[in-house]
Amino acid sequence: MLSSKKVSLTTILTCILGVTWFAQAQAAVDVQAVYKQHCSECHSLDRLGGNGPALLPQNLKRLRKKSAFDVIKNGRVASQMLPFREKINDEEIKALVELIYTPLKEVPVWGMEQIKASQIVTHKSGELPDTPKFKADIWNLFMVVELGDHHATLLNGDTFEPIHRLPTRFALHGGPKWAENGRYIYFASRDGWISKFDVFNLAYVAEIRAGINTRNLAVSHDGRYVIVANYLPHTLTILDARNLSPIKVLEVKDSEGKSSRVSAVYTADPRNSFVAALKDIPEIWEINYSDDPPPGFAGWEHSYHPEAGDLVKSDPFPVRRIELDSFLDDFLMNQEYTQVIGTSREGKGQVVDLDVGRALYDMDISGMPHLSSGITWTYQGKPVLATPDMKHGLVSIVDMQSWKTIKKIKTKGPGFFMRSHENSPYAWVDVFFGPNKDLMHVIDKQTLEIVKTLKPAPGKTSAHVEFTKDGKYAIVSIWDPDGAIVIYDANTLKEVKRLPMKKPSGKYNVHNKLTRSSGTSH
Ligand code: DHE
Repeated sequence: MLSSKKVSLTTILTCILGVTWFAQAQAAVDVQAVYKQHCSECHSLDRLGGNGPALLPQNLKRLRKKSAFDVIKNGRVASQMLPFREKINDEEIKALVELIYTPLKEVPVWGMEQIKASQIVTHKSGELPDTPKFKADIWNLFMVVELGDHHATLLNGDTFEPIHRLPTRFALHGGPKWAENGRYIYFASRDGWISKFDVFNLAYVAEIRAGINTRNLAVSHDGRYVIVANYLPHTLTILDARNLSPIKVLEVKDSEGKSSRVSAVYTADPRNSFVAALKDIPEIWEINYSDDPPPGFAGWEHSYHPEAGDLVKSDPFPVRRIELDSFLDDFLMNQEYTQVIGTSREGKGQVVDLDVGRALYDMDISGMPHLSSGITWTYQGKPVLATPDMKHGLVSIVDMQSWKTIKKIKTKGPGFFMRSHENSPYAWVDVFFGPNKDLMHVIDKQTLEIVKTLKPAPGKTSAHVEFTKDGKYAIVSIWDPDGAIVIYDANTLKEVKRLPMKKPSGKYNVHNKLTRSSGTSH
């Protein structure tokens, strides 16, 4: 009893001191000027986010003020947030923390009306020819995103010659998604712009701003719908894939009305569903996009309608909500699309069975695995999952039956992306963070040993690999303003060709993405 009183007194004192500590900071500092100079480039002047996330109390619910102070001062692992300790003093950081936890006078509304008003249609559906303007095997095309000057390059995967270079919206994030056998590709930018590019005609056909701060997009396997996962507002936006007209804005809320950012959304082809994980509510949402959702599914329906109230049975895109014990920040699905394998940033791993509708297993995995970059293959007759770790120099190999980590492969530093191909004996993983960022490990999928470590461009980050359609070549990005893509023979591991590019990030092969290869993200 006595000790609990002591604890509560201490807690109260800490809170009072903490509040005073932060509140005092604001008075002396011209915080708006500090914000403008150091933060606005990535987070935008109005704090609505751009390259970096929106800095609003709604978006920072899971970050304490003291942690925010630490992030500004020392940077954040696994993100582009740099340390500012050399540029901003402690008083200024305190004032910045106070600022970003202050709600905007007016929270911008980004609903159906605003989304619709942002739509730009340059070519109506069916207007452009159905034959490509160039000669190439469409199934072996790559789209290479160049973050350096916000462009993308369409690359011939047989000759490794660029076909076309196109401007993109500012700061694309997540994989662009191919559709309709490589005819179209959809891009998402961090500030919510979705762009549809007609690859055959080398022209954008439509664009729309589906959110203010967006995570990623997914395209239904039948090519009819695009769904966009947003951090701000807390919504999932469903678009007609033909011209990106908005069809539905799903407000992401739990049964008590608490809203949440969306971690990511993917397509689960055999289920005719999109699957989304939420960042602030421990739930997974499965959104059915078939014209006739299965009867069992309809019973789960909880579509939220601001005007009509919830639970509208004949509603398109019914939502099935699966409640979990903890949040999912990062996830992938198994090849059969029956399980969601996810972790929170704190590292709690869980395996959710989508048919049963609940988490069935805890995954024994430590560190900060990057599951959206995880890949799977068969090892000693069993499926295994391999994932890099964004905090530690290791790759975890997890048995997908027992969900135990069977090996931790020591690497030269924390990694971000991991890739392989059904026809390749190797899995490639980068060392994205730390002094060895210019290394790329090649792992033998059957011995689980690193067999070679490449250094494609000494001193420059080498990251993200994608294979050609047949798995014979692997392409590495030199993630630098003065960068390149380097093409390797995937068996001899010898360099074949190098093309200069401006900070190339991800590369996306039509075949590997559309056949949902187990060696790449979907
Ligand atoms: Fe990404 C994909 C989350 C930071 C480059 N990243 C993804 C996906 C998720 C994700 C959920 C899968 C979506 C998809 O492909 O549809 N990324 C996160 C984060 O939570 C994190 C750590 C923090 C954040 O600020 O969002 C983060 N990501 C980054 C970066 O800092 C990177 C390196 C540079 C950038 O562009 O912002 C980066 N992420 C990428 C890339 C992909 C990606 C290139 C697509 C990989 C692929 O092959 O599909």
